[in-house]
Amino acid sequence: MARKSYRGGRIGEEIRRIISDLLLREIKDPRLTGSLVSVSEVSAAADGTFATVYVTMLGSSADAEAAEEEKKEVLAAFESAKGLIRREIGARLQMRYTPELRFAFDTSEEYGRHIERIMSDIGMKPAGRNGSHSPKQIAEALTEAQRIHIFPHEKPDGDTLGSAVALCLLLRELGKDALVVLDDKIPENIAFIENGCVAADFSALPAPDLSVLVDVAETHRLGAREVAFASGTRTLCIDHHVSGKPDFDYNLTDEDAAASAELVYAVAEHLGPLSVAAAEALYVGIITDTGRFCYSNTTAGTHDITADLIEIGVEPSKVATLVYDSVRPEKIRLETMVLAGMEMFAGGKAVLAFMSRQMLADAGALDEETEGIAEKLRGMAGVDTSCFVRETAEGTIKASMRSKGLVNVAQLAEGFGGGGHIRAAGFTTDMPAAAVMDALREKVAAALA
Ligand SMILES: [Mn+2]
Repeated sequence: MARKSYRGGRIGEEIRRIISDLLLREIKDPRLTGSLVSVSEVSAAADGTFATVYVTMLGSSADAEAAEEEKKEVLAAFESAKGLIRREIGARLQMRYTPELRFAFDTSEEYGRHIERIMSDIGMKPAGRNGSHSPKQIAEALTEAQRIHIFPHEKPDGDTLGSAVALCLLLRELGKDALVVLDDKIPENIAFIENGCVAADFSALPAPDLSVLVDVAETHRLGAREVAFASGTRTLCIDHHVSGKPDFDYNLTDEDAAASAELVYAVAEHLGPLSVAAAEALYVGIITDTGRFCYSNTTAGTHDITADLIEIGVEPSKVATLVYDSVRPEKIRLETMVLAGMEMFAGGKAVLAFMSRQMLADAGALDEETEGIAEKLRGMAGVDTSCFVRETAEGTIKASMRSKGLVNVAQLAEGFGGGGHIRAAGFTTDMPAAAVMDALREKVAAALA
């Protein structure tokens, strides 16, 4: 295959070799050649935009302050050699875009481990790198454990389930006692990826060596499984959502990843080959979280990863048929009813639609089958912002807003106590539906004016 791949693991290793070679031959800076400076690992972002170069130095000063100074000098020297290094990477790997380089000291070396031990002894958690461990470190943590329980978030979607299952299958290949702990209903269209990984009854499970959280960083989103998660000797989190600093023993979080499945893929590169079933699970995670590669989170790296998954054996049309061409007639009926009542406003640049409990009951549809309606409304020509307001089973009002980019719907949602992304946000409120809709008409029209 002639395809140039710049997937995280492989390209990282190639960059590491090039820099090591340059340190030996081309780079003359005494700050880098005098001491025992080496590159231990290069972690390339899945989308190929940047790479973090982890540096180690042997024989630094015993005096902590002097050692810090030496480290600063080494990083400064790498910064000044950056132009040369990037030119070499571009020339040798023939990449269209040479990744931006960041240099950092490798905290995973003996020195780092020592510091981590001291910090954990005094009850502090090591921050990890940029708040996150590298995929390789995550792979090492998984390798060290034997009994591993993996926790997707409640109301599972393709990404959380696909990531969890792929990881579980991979770990079972390695002889681990791995399980996906999930007592929530799995949507029928993604149930085919489950592959015997899910344990719904977790009441009698032994405590694991490692509890793994996927596609979520808040344990309260585990519902009744929160205690089971906390029973793990150590904890690990793999997530791509924007949230506060995750507080686990190991964190692999990257807001720029299109799906948690991309992060699991990066870890898998250090754990062994993916089976077709595992690749299929990751593929489902990626297509569902990118809206079939249509959302703005989709990158060249996303396509590189899926290209590899297809090479492993995933059949895109087979998976698409299972995931998307299996809509229940009740959902279509519900959508028809909701869309029939849609109301355009702000000169056709915005649209509002409402669903009552009665409509849901008349259609015979399920609550989760309202998914996609807000996107469908936004999909109309001339529309920037869509608002889908519905009554919940709990008696509250839930609003989902989507925009093509003119209106920051996250900001609007925050005004109602909710949140989200610029183009997709929502909130739940105790306000009456009519008042919510009035407020939305006014705020959205003002934002579009
Ligand atoms: Mn996700």
